[in-house]
Amino acid sequence: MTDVVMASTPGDVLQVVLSDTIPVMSTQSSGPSASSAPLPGIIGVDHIGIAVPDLEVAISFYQAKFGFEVAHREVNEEQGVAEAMIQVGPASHEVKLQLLAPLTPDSAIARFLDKSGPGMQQLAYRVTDIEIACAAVRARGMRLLYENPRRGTAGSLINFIHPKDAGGVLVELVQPAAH
Ligand code: V0V
Repeated sequence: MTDVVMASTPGDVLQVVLSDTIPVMSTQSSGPSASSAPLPGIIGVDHIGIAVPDLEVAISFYQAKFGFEVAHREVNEEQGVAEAMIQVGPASHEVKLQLLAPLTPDSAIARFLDKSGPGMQQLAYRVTDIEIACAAVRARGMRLLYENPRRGTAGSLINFIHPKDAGGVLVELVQPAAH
């Protein structure tokens, strides 16, 4: 079970310890990887990814329980997923839910389902320039999963920050396709 400990030190440093294996996050603005400047190019949350065992069942669930409709669907063989982008609220609201179902038993989503079951698998930040954002991520000492960005939903470019370097969250960076 995960221990959550919040403690104030004499230097007013608030530490959140998520587990023994996850690095401590600190608001202290010193140390080799600390920075107070915004990560270049992040302009908001693009989507929240949810791992599901069966895409059709999940779509029906969100339609029946929340009244949410599918905004976009596609299969991404390279990522091993069948996915549906789900509109939340009016079309002007840009943050989507991304339902992710595995195509193969050895895909990232299948492994996540095996270990954790259905649920939130990733948080995706939208960036204006993924190369600049990735360079900044590396400069701040976080590991990216891919050397170069790969193809994501609807022609976007994506990369991921390892969850162990991002507070226990698999963080996706996504640069939408130019319209
Ligand atoms: C694994 N861990 C996670 C995690 N997946 N923690 C938080 N969130 C997740 N989603 C933890 C796991 O519990 C282990 O912790 C540790 O990280 C190492 O995991 P692992 O055993 O190496 O797990 P793997 O082999 O499943 O690999 C995990 C990674 C994999 C993140 C490397 O899922 C991956 O390559 N993901 C990126 C690609 C992806 O997710 N594609 C599907 C979405 P302990 O037990 O050691 O403490 S495709 C998509 O989003 C698209 C197309 C799009 O948006 O456009």
